[in-house]
Amino acid sequence: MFNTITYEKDNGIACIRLNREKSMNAINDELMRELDKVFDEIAVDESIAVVIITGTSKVFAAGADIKAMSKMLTPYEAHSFMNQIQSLFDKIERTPKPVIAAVSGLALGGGCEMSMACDIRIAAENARFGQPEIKIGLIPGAGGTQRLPRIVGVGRAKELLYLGDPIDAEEAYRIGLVNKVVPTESLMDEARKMAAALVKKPGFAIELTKLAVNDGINMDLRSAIAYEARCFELLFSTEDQKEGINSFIDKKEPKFKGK
Ligand code: CO8
Repeated sequence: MFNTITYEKDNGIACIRLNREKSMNAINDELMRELDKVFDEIAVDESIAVVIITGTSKVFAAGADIKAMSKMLTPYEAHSFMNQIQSLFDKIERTPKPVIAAVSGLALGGGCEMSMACDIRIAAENARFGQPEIKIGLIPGAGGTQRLPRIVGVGRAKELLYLGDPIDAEEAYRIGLVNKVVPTESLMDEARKMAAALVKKPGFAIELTKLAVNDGINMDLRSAIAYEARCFELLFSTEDQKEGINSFIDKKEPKFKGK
């Protein structure tokens, strides 16, 4: 059982809800440990094809726990917290299954950074995104200076990082930070609809797509294209690839098994 999150799985979809609402889902040590544990389970759980991370209707997460950070008086004391949060977000990013962030309310600082470690962001109309660390004399330390410019481009990212002001869901959509904006009350229905569509896809091909995109973007183009080719070739060892090709030839709907 968990204290800071709820976790359920159903029909191939794992749903994690951040559950420290009194502290605006601020990311503390316990929340990170529980998320870390759940993502370890998800990685090897064959019954799960897709993950949704969400918060409450008012807040996705208001960032790293500033009260916990106030006790860190030296770089050395900040170091282990930094390592913990960065390795958690790396783990989310490298989960071999698609991860959807369903964001309602505030996604600030580490909350925005957590959503950026996910593959897809769906925003409720009431969502607000921001990296306000500059306002407390800091910079984003959980990937924000790196993932944000990779998603929205360097110029837009610098504006958000330098000024620290949040943007609303429509602006986040306009700059490409979120994939879609949906009515607040239908956020989870929309996230589950996308997740259900992903569950039906050939899982290993999805995993290799994720690898090719995530790893390839950090390589030079020639190496990345070669890496893509190896990922592509590997799929010829799967049953799903045979099912896909044969179903096309036979003019029927493929039924993928994730094998
Ligand atoms: N950490 C700890 N507690 C928080 C946080 C937070 N990030 N955000 C809100 N809370 C707490 C408040 O202290 C308050 O608690 P209490 O009732 O005990 O006083 C409770 O949540 C409710 O908050 P408010 O009363 O402030 O509610 P409002 O609706 O007025 O405001 C806001 C909500 C806008 C979210 C406001 O609380 C706020 O600005 N929070 C801080 C947002 C922020 O600056 N986030 C960035 C944090 S830094 C970060 O994420 C860096 C990540 C890298 C990690 C590296 C570590 C070394």
